[in-house]
Amino acid sequence: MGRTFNRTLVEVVEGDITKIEVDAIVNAANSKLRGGGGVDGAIHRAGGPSILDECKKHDGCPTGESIATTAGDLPARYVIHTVGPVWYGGDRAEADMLASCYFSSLARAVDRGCKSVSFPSISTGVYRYPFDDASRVALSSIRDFCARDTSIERILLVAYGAKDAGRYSEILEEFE
Ligand code: AR6
Repeated sequence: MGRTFNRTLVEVVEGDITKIEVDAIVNAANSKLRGGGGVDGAIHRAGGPSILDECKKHDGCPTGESIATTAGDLPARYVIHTVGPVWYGGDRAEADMLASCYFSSLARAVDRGCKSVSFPSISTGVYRYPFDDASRVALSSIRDFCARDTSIERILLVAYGAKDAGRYSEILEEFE
């Protein structure tokens, strides 16, 4: 499933984000930037130790913000580490922080001259953000970014499993 936001193609794909070739892979990291489980663990395992070496040059990353490092052995030029919010029920500015993850990651990708970017579904695993709500926030933030900046040609929303891919595609289809 794909559609165009302004001049950028936005597609939902199912699979392991570490296997997909793009200029920049976004990582759902934590604020310490020292690796972890979930997609973060998969990215560090597949990319090798040079990613952690570069993360260590940073004194962490606040929630909602993003930093770029090498992609090591991954089929990409950069990993963009962003820190999603933990879901506490929705009254602690979770949506604003999640929107900021997508927006700031795309800004980092543009800084580095990237034309294609892949995102996992940030915060919807260990951080418990409800998947449908998170997908709407992601798409709204991406649409806002693409309205202002046309330099990214392709954005891949990588869903882990057929159920998430199906829901994400339905939400993308409904999206205004
Ligand atoms: N490819 C694509 N998506 C994946 C992959 C993969 N290889 N593996 C998991 N997902 P999570 P969070 C999906 O928990 O909720 C880490 O320990 C998964 O199904 O990775 O932002 C960090 O260090 C889910 O939909 O990230 C942090 O401490 C989505 O990726 C914390 O978890 C995000 O799940 C961040 O939690």
